[in-house]
Amino acid sequence: MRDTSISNGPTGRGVTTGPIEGSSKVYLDVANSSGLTIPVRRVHLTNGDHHDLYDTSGAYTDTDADIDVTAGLAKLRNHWARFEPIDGAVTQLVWARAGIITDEMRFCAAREGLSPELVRDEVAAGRAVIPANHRHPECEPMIIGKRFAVKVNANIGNSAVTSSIADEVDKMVWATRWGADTIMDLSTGKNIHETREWIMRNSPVPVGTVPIYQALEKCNGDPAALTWELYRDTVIEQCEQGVDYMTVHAGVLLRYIPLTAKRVTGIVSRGGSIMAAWCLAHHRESFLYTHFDDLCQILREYDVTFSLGDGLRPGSIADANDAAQFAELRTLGELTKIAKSHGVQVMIEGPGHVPMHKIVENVRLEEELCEEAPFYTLGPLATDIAPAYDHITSAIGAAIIAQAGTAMLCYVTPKEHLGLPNRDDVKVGVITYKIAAHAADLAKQHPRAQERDDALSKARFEFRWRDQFALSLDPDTAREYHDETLPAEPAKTAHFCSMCGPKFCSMRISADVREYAERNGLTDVEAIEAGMAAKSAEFTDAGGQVYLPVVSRP
Ligand code: IRN
Ligand code: FE2
Repeated sequence: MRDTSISNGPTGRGVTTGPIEGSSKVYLDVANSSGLTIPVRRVHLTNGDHHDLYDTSGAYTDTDADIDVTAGLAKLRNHWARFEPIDGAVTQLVWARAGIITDEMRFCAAREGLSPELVRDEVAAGRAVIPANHRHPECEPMIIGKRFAVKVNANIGNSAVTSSIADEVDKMVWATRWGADTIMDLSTGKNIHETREWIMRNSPVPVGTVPIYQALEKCNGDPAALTWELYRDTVIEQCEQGVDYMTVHAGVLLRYIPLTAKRVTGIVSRGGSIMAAWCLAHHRESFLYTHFDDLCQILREYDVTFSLGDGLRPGSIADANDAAQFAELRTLGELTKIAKSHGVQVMIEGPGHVPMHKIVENVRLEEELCEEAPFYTLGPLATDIAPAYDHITSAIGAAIIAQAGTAMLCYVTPKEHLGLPNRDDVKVGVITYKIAAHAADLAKQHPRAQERDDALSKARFEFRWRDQFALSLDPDTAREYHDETLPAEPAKTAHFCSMCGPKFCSMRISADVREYAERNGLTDVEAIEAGMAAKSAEFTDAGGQVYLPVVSRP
């Protein structure tokens, strides 16, 4: 692992840079474009081949990366083609509908290995979104939709009690290094604006926020004191900074709140509970709902994407798929149509805590009610009984919901329900979710997914340990675990590991069978039979003893 300190960062703390072990950053030309290039992580294999992987890490993993976080990343998209507004909107949605293929679409298509026309068609239909605020030119665009690779979001952000700006910038770099496709800044403590500015200027991936958090901070934490005007100004402030997508809990209606009264865990969404408190305090309909058209008018000027919040998502297995949750989903469907009529891109947030047999129903209903707008889910956790392991309880649900059609997964870290995640938790959360997302990509047969599995399996079978590490989601940990028992250099090409030892390695035995077959002109089956006979003779010759005396290993 290479940790390069950047002395002039926000507080002089380091930001992790340099390539991931066994690979280097390469930029590939995009066909039929005016000079666009896409980033890939090129894994250099010891057999001379190379394997290119989707890369989310930005310039931080460039060879000899030396990022001055005070200057921010290069403003990549400032040089890209710009198109005229359509009916007052400057969004990927209106351009896609007009048949235009933007540079953002071309870029996303090349990253996925798919055609720009498919990207345009999916965006035009509202089945995919490209969150890319014009004021976030540092962003390398990506696409969220069920026809594309399943994406992962990592939440970062300080709270009133812990963590600093430098920590949050560092977490953003760290999360994208391990594959986070977007990050959300959920800061609620001090310096929200400043923290976000640092993150925006240094983030190579789209950044999402929940503006109601900052609005609440502006009225000292009293939800009843919130007003549409204060909220609107906060949204504009964040649009100006370049936020790419915003969670808006506009589906929490006054009349739905009683539906949560008998729940085991009530309302668990922060934004949802803030809006419920406001509605009850004023006994009026949510201003997010009554001013939704006004909000659309703002977002379409920047191309900020809606992430319609699930303020009434279930917070426990007992509450899954209940009346409150689905009532809100119905309203999100209504709001989806309004957003699209204004030319605003939209995705839909989903649960929460859901047992496995109730998961697919969520996707089916979301697609039906929200015109297949991309679904973006938090897990869901498949059981409530494992605090400290909720990255796992939720990755189980995430894999199932992603296979069923969810386009982006919001990670859950081991600290969920317990505390603010630190750097290590962020990495574990991202890697865990990359597993869920990739498992779904395989099941959905994304054209690129299996190539990586095949390359890794081949490396494993051929005892190319270094290649096995380099192709993995977390090369550092894979190598570390291997080195724990066999640290010596020759072990990197040895035909066994310490799990089974040299004599019991199934991979080595089957390689031997193949070699034997080749040498003796036999098929694998004949070779196994011949080998069996030889082994049986060896066993009898050795005295027929089942338990042999212990022999010391090298
Ligand atoms: C994703 C799907 N459902 C919820 N999320 C995320 O949860 C959302 O995008 C945000 O990052 C986080 C907090 O949302 P609440 O608790 O304010 O709803
Ligand atoms: Fe929870």
